[in-house]
Amino acid sequence: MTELDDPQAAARAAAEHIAAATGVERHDIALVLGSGWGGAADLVGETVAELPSTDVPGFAKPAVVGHVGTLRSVRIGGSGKHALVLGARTHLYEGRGVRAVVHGVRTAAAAGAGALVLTNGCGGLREEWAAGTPVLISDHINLTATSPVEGANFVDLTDLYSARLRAVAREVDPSLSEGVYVQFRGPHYETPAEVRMAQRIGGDLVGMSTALEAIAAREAGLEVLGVSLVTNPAAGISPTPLSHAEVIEAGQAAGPRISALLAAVVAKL
Ligand code: 8IG
Repeated sequence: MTELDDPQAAARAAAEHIAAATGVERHDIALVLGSGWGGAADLVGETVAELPSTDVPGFAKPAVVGHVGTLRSVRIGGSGKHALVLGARTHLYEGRGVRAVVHGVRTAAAAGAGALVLTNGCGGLREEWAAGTPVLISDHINLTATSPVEGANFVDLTDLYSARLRAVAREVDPSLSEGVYVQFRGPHYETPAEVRMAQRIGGDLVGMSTALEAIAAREAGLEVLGVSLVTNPAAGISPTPLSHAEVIEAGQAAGPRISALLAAVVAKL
């Protein structure tokens, strides 16, 4: 029997561990920080406690440079609510299976969260989106050929990315664009032909996370806000090849804007 053989029990165990270790009984919202978003939670509020994710049942060390491997409990400025900030994300390409990918989301639900903010770094399919542009996710296309939902549970995904929460984000920043996020398995980036395919099927953003987590969030009854940071034009959109250094650089440059955005949105949730 491994930790994730019973995903719901694993999520409850993780939530109990978090409550005991942070002294915060209930977390009202949760945030998952993707590439480029590592510093963005600092303005959300005061950090009450910080745990290495490896201490929490079911969580493993993040595999990606630029991702922060901690879980934080943050008291949200003003409201007195608490946010659970998941700095570590497991990607499907790590090979730990889809249960591991969505364990953080299920843990957030078990910890009491009613809303989940999923952030990521991704490739942009529109030329007008320079590296460093934040984009609200309006919908997704899941090209991973898998699902976090197990059994004959036909979860409805209409309005998966809450129109209400997107409106809240646009109140904060009316200039925000919206787009359809296409999740590929990775870890390689797309070929230019795959990027053209993603465009033709209705995609605006390409990445390696978020869609599976959003599905698990909906199954668990969470309201979802997805925000992508375009850290690079997707392959073939710009004439130069992609580099992970470029991704990290774009994230750092966009830091102040996306930090302020995230903090203001969370304060209104
Ligand atoms: I950061 O161009 C980042 N993540 N699939 N494609 C995919 N994932 C990404 C990309 C990208 N950039």
